[in-house]
Amino acid sequence: MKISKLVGYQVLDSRGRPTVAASLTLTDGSTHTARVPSGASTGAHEAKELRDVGGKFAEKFYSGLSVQQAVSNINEYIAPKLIEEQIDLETIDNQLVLLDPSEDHSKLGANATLAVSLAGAIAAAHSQNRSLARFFNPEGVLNIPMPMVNILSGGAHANRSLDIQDVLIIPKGAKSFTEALSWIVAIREMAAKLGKAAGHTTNLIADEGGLAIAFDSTEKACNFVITAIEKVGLKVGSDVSLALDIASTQFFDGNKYNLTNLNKSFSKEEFIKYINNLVSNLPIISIEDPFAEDDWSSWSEFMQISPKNLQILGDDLLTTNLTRLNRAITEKSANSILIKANQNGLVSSTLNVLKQARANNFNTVVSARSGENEDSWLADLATGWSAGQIKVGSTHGSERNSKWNRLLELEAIEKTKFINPFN
Ligand code: 2PG
Ligand code: MG
Repeated sequence: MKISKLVGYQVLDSRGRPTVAASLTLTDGSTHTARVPSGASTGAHEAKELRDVGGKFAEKFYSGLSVQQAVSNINEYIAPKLIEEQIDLETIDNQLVLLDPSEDHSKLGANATLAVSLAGAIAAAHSQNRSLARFFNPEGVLNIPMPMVNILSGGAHANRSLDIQDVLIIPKGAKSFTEALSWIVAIREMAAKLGKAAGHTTNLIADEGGLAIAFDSTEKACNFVITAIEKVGLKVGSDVSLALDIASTQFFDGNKYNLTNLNKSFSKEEFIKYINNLVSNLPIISIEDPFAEDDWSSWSEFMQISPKNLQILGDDLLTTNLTRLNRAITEKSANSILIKANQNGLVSSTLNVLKQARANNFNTVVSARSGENEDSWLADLATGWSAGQIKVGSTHGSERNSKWNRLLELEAIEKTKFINPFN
């Protein structure tokens, strides 16, 4: 089967900002569409999405956020090279690398390359009569990942109502994804109720559907979520544990870590101790970006003193980038990686990063972005790639629930196993 048509165009994401969509038509007449996500707490080492800041493509009413340059790159440069080609993910990704050999995909835009690469993967799966999950894992049992779900939002996703970006929960005692999700929904609803009862009248829904309830300290925020877990009748620790995304690059000034709500600044050494106290005194089993994206020494120092079995997760540090992952493996900077396709720019090289991480005993957490859309390919990638965990935000907003619902669908219709990396 061949590619007969490829069209890029601009659509909206869950924040109402423009993003890139690509629709790829095959010679059997079927059309396959992918839309790309976008971050807010974006790491400096991520692949570069193109935004029309000034220049001939800039659209007045989108304040520098339109993506017409990236769209034009699909239609002018990428489509002519792919039309008439056999549908094959490797062929597509190789062609994209030939057209833009830069490591960060800055010439075509990672939003252009990823949209085409994803639409190509979805179309290639169709050409084999398979779902995207089954395209990557055709035989046997499909592994459904453990969800890591946002309850409280802060940082760049919620107008800094917390110094850190997220307090999340991991339903590690659940026996199935279906059960896990029911616990999560109950805890989130309880947290909303408790928030109102405590006079947090705003209870704002943040970018990822989490609650933007303000707390001046991370301990208080964690204890609030612990109360919500207990109030629904679940056991903290054995049923449900906490995870934090510190997103510390956001408040590191190159020298000090500045927690504004706490009204305290920490040297690197002090911050390592502060983080270690948090994870030692609270039921936290995963900590993401505890240190800034280029503060490599704090990461490796923390790895040496942190509690055994703690998941130390690199997001801005690793940016789904093979070179940075290899450095982290050598320097023992982390033991887990967040996998975001749009940090990388291509489906096949994102998978290569995940494979390299797994080969080096890193936990793998496939993740959505704060700016999402209705697509559910993330659930298929996480499942088809047998990632241990998936992070999508909260259980509010259809751009989040489309992924959870796809996992529910897979659990209902396929032969599956629910993965528990914390056993
Ligand atoms: C993160 C992500 C998702 P963003 O930091 O892990 O929560 O946020 O997409 O804004 O980078
Ligand atoms: Mg993060």
